[in-house]
Amino acid sequence: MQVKAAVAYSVVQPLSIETVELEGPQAGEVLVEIKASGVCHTDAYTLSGADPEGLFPAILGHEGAGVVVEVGADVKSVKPGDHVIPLYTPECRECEYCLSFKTNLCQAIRATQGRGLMPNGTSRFSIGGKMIHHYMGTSTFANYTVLPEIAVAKIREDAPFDKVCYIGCGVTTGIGAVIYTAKVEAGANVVIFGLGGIGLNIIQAAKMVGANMIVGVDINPKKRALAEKLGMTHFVNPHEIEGDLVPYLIDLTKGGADYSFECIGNVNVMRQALECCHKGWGVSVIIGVADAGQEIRTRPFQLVTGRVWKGSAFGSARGRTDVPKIVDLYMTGKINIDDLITHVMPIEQINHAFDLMHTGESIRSVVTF
Ligand code: NAD
Ligand code: AHE
Ligand code: ZN
Repeated sequence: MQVKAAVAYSVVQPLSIETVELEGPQAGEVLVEIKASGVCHTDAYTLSGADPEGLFPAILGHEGAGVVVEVGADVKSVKPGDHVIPLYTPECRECEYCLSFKTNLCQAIRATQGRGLMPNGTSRFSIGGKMIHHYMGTSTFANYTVLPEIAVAKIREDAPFDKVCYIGCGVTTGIGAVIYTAKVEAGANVVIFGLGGIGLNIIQAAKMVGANMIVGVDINPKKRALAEKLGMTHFVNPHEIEGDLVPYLIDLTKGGADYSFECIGNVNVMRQALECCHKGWGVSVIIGVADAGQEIRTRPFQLVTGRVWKGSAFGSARGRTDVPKIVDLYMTGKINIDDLITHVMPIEQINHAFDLMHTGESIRSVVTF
């Protein structure tokens, strides 16, 4: 079939709206009509050329929501008409990783996903006979996409696509980092670095679990108002304080953060996030995706004296199991998504969504089809 997609032909180039050939679903796969897709910083990261796994030409996008329109042979868990959120972290419930219950990083299709291909090693997308790569196994910047059955979460049908698409990455990453990765407890002091589409979700989850101090750190003062609305108790602009940021935050939290979260992708900030943690028990969670070749550093003494450095992908959420629960949190008013989606536009204007992200004007832009 012919579909409409924003194609990334090469690094840095604006995306190009094209008519693309899409082959139907094979065994174990589903065809999904994408109704809306958020634009995440990770899409911009790959487009910038900083992603060692970046492949071109490709159809980017990994934060979508839509409807199943066709299923391939052997598909059992979803049917045409089901509303779904595509999962860049699938959940096969059979691999060693899924069965360990120690991680959400299902590895069933990770190798082909990283090569921009479906699990059988081919792409379903092409233009004029030339193959176009899938991206993160999802390619949601297209009005139709093909996904493995294990990479869709079935969700309730009353949830609006142009809001819950954000649960496909940013919301789940932020909420999950607090409740699944760090397991923040009531009364904890939390420091969040980067108050964008991820960091603001950390703030609202920290408030939801009853955190005490919720300190937000950002160099853009425009992020302050919404962060406060979502529960931030203290705002710190590193450019406006006297002295170094780490001792400032340790003083502010009276000993250091119980939990800190890096939601930027800056390795220098990752170090600050670890070192502002409380001696003996502070846990720092890396969420930001750093450019190819970047490395983190600290004195080992920071770890010897009890601070813990860990990372989180997709908020440690097991997609098919946990994403429907996050949709329920939204539909029952326990989390705010509406205020974080600052811009909605047709797919034809997707390059404007990237511009708004780069100038810091948007939190989340959503493109619709
Ligand atoms: P965003 O652009 O919306 O937000 C980034 C924020 O960081 C902005 O508010 C910006 O002003 C702030 N910032 C930039 N440099 C700063 C600095 N030196 N000090 C303080 N603040 C600074 O991005 P996003 O969509 O929220 O994504 C954040 C990061 O998380 C990206 O690296 C993205 O790739 C990554 N990410 C990771 C996962 C995961 O599963 N681990 C999921 C989604 C996104
Ligand atoms: N391709 C990059 C890695 C990018 C990365 O870390 N991606 C996150 C999701 S970001 C969503 O916005 C992730 O899930 N990582 C786990 C995984 O298996 O990719 C690189 O550096 O190679
Ligand atoms: Zn993302």
